[in-house]
Amino acid sequence: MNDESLKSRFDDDGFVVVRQFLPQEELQQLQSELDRYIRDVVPNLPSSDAFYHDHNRPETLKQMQHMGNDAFFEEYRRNPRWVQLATQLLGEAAQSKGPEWFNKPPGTEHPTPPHQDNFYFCLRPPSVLTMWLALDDVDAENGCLRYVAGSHKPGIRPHGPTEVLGFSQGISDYSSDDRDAEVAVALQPGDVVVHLGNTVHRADANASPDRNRRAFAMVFEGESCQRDADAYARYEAALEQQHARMGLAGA
Ligand SMILES: O=C(O)CCC(=O)C(=O)O
Repeated sequence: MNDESLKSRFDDDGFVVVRQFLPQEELQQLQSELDRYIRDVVPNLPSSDAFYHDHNRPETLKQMQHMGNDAFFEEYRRNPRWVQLATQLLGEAAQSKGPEWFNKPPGTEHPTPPHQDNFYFCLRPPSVLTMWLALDDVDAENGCLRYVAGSHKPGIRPHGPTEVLGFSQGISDYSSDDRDAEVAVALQPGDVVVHLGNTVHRADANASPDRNRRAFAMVFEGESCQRDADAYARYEAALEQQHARMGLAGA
């Protein structure tokens, strides 16, 4: 796909896949830095920065955020390959606040509720995207992302609280029509799927017996974005309530 058709597909659908976005060598380096971070840094993080299904079982680590305190990941958000694609797709200069990591460890019941990222970010205009890089083979069995194509166009839908750590709010009127319109995106390690902040997406739980479903993601904000301070304060208050209900420290 050339640059123009990539952007026009992204503008129409609200998401686009770039196969083999990260060359093998860069993928290996990223994976080994993640292994180091999980081994050396995560055990000392507050529980609001590293989420587990079961805190007593390290293999159930399912999400990491605020990774910018680490020198490698602080620098990685400026990686030219990522910045260039984000800038091309948004059509303006863009910056990332820092990486995140997601897993659905096998044997855990952990669906991702349908949501729009910009319900959380509260950015106007919604010139913000997420680049989600597969670290494992990702497919329908182990909980790939599912998008509703074109769903970024009507704007933000109603959301309500969930009990899913890391996704505190989900779309409250998600319908069978939405489900019928879903596109399941299977990826191989090094492939990236990029979605707009207003694009509706979700994922099933990992139903495979033994495969992880790991991904490394970065959110990029276009330079035209401003945060709606009132909406963001409401979101943060709801998030704090969820963390308090779930007994998280440092929330
Ligand atoms: O990894 C997942 O299941 C969800 C990721 C997601 O919703 C996002 O990065 O916007």
